[in-house]
Amino acid sequence: MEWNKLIEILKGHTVYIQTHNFPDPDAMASALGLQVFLRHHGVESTICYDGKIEKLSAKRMIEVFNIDIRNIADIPNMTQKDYIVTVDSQKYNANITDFIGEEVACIDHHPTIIPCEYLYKDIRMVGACATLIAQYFKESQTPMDVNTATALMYGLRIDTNSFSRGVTKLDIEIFEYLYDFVDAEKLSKMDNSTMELKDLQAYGAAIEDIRIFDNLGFAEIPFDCPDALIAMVSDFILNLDVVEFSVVYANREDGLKFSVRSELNTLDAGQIIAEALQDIGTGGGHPSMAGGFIPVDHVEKLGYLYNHEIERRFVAACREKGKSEFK
Ligand SMILES: [Mn+2]
Repeated sequence: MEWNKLIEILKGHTVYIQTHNFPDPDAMASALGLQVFLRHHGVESTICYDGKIEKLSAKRMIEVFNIDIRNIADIPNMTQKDYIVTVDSQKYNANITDFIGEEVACIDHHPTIIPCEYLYKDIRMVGACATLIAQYFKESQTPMDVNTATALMYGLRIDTNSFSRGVTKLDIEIFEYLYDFVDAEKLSKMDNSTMELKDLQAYGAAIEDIRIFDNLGFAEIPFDCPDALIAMVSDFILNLDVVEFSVVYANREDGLKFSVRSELNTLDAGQIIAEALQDIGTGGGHPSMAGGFIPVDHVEKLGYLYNHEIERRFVAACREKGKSEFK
């Protein structure tokens, strides 16, 4: 990580920090952190995104941490000469719109799907993008403020599911670093109202529908709901003692939207969903968390018993991957 090289590249340019579409807490914390970091080093920037901020926790972050994040619709004057730094995402990914500005830098913690040449690239597999951003402050001895530290800690906690998912030594080191600056009351404020009524309805529908085969749990949410909520329900199903791999999908007008979770090293969620949805849709992601989609015309081809076909495909893919674990 060469933080001074990043500053050199961006200096004198109009700079945008772009999150993936439908930003989540880690993306928002990372964007805020990078903006504050750059400002300390004389680079002003604007945080932007496409899509919607759907998740309650992300919406509340804007108020609690005073984040100035702008929808692309409100940035009519971006030009080809402007510089973009993507955080928590990479150019060409399906979850990020290619804006007119030039993507010169990328800071992310996801595996690269389609490689892209940047002037500056910092892609490392850690628990949260917030960890990488916090490390910029630490290494460069840039002053850390309470608000930024608390937001970064929140992003780190959410992406690692409270330090239980994808945690690396660097995440722990950054936890210790941020700990001294964090406003505990602000953090618990974020913890104490995390659910809206429609969230509860999605949980309710998934609980009604849950189907379990050995250590695999399946549930359909029979109505449209945001990606982030499907992911939360998938985490929730994984909490069941007998479930070690969860597959939750929401039925949308344009198709089925999936969120998959795995707590077994032998069952790589990203690989399994890619294989299970092969020919009928798309899927991919991390070993412990992944997503996917089957477009509606393919769902129709699966017939009214599409649930059985989905189960069959995931069971087959899990058997194939996790030969030793899965009976
Ligand atoms: Mn992230």
